[in-house]
Amino acid sequence: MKIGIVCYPTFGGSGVVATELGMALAQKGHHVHFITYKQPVRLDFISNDIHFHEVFVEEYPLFQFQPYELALSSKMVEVVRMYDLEILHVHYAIPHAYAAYMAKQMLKEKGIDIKVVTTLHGTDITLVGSHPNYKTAVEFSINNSDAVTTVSESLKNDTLRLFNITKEIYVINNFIDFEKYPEIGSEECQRHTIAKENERIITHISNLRPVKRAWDVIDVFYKIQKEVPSKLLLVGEGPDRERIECQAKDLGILDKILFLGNSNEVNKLLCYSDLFLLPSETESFGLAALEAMAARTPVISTNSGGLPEVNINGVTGYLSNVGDTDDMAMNGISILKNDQTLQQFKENALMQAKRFSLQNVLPGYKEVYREVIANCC
Ligand code: GMT
Repeated sequence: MKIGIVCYPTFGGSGVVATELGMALAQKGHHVHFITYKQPVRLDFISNDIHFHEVFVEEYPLFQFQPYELALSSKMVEVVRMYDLEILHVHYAIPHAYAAYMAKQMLKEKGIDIKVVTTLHGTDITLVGSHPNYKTAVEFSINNSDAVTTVSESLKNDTLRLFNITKEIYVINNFIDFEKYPEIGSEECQRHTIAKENERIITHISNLRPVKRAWDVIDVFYKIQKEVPSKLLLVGEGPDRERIECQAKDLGILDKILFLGNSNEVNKLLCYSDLFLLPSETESFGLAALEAMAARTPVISTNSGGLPEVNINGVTGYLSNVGDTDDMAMNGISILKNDQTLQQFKENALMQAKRFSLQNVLPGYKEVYREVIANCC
């Protein structure tokens, strides 16, 4: 198949999923064209079957805001025509699904029936998409896609609750390419470079936006390290970085925290971890939690959104109410304080992550592609 993938090329989960999907499809011999404003950060696979098309928006004094959707839909039309694409798979509704609808209409004028698949990722529905400023256009572009997928049952339910949806929604979960995860104890994973023998390693990865409640990460870590000697690895950059640095300084634990910034090698960093913290306000799926589990790391998370579909309470980690950092810390300590318990949770986490392997999830997308193409003309 010839597929155009449109996504945010940054460190966010939707861009990661779109990029990993494109690389996996190319490895299976499909022709993949990424259409976005920058090369996706996770794009680390070069092949004859992967192409990148940059969407460039010219500056012009009249524009207060750059008309990105316009440039994107024009680029989609150009690439579909040039490379005879059959499908445009857009990740994150805003503005990608709307731009794809425009491209579809322009191509129709030229006698081309391009199929649009929209994957909803979370905040495009829960936080931003349902805002009155966007709701009408988001609902319209979902209903006018040829197929719609969400990354969890929870997000499907949110979409149906917040919008008037006339289309079938297929749930296709986030996935993990296990080939990218180093073996524990391999040369790439030498934990003594980070912590002392008696210390546990706790990790949090996010874009440090308010929805992630990174201040709860610091609070939970503060409570855990009083009982269990430990270090905190903080991966990612975002608006709450300064706030949590000050919080850690005030609590006197700054020297126990490593701020590592953005990384496109989270798989390698996670192999050091004994516990992963994800105290988000909401999370449609929680790809970061799944990535942690794939590296045998139990997860302490909230019970909101799709997290209970990924993290199984009492098995792969624990679920707590949003903001209940006492409960999170207590659960974390119960996992970390005993070697045998920790080992059991690590094994369970890996086993659960394997349910979401690339091999298990990829056929779902291919089935959707086949179905939209079969419904052609
Ligand atoms: O979590 C973020 O802020 C990034 C966001 C995105 O759109 O890139 O992630 C969303 O999509 C991921 C991939 O499908 C999901 O695993 C995340 O749970 C989801 N984030 C939220 O719902 C807050």
